Amino acid sequence: MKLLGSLTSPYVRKVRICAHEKSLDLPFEVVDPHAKDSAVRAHNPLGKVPVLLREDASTLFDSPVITRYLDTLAEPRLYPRETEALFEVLRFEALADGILDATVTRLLETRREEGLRSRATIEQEERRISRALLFIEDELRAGRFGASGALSMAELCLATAIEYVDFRYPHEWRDARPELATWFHGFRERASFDATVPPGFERL
Ligand SMILES: N[C@@H](CCC(=O)N[C@@H](CS)C(=O)NCC(=O)O)C(=O)O
Repeated sequence: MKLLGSLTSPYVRKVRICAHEKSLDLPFEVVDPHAKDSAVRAHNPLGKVPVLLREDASTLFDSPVITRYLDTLAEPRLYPRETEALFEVLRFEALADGILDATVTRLLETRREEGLRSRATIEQEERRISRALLFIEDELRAGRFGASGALSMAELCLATAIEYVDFRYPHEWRDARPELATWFHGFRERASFDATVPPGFERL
C-alpha cells in the first residue's frame, strides 16, 4: 500500500493524519499533480491527490474515500458504527472539506494576474470560510461538537481545515471565535499534526 500526494495538500495531510492516528505504516511518495507528465493521472483520471495504491494494484481516491478505507484496517475506529453518530461525523467532514475547497479556490484566485483576478470570487470564498468557522463555534458552544472528548474524523478533518486556513489565508478569526480558537490550540498539539506540518508554514 502506498499514498501518492504532495506535502502541502491539506487533503493529503488529512489522510496522513488519519494513518498516523491509527499507527498504520503508510509509505508516502511525494508527487506533483500539476506536472505536465504527472504520474497521478494514470491512477486517478481527475489528476488529483491523494491517491491510495492498494496491494492488489487497485486505487482509491479521493480523501474521504481513502480515510474511510483506512478506518477499516486498524483501531481506533474514527468513523462511528452507529448511524446517527456516523452522519454527525460525515457532516463535519463535509464542512471541513468545504473549508478546504473554499481556501484553495481563494488562493488560486489571489494568484491570478491582476487583470484576471476577481475580487468578488475572493470575497465570496472568504465569506464561506467565515460562516463555516462561526458554525463550528456555535456547535462547540451548544455542546454538539468536541463535548465528548472522543476522537473521530470530525475533529481531525476540522483541525486540518483550520490549520490550512492559517497557512494559506492567515487572518484574524480567533477574536470572534474564542471557543474554536481554544479548542484548536489544544487539539493541534497532537503528534499526528506535528508530524505532517506543511513545509514553509510557521504556526500562528
Ligand atoms: N476532493 C478531493 C480534492 C483533491 C485536490 O483538489 N487535490 C489537489 C491538491 S490540494 C490536486 O491534486 N490538484 C491538482 C489539480 O487540480 O490538477 C479530495 O478530497 O481528495
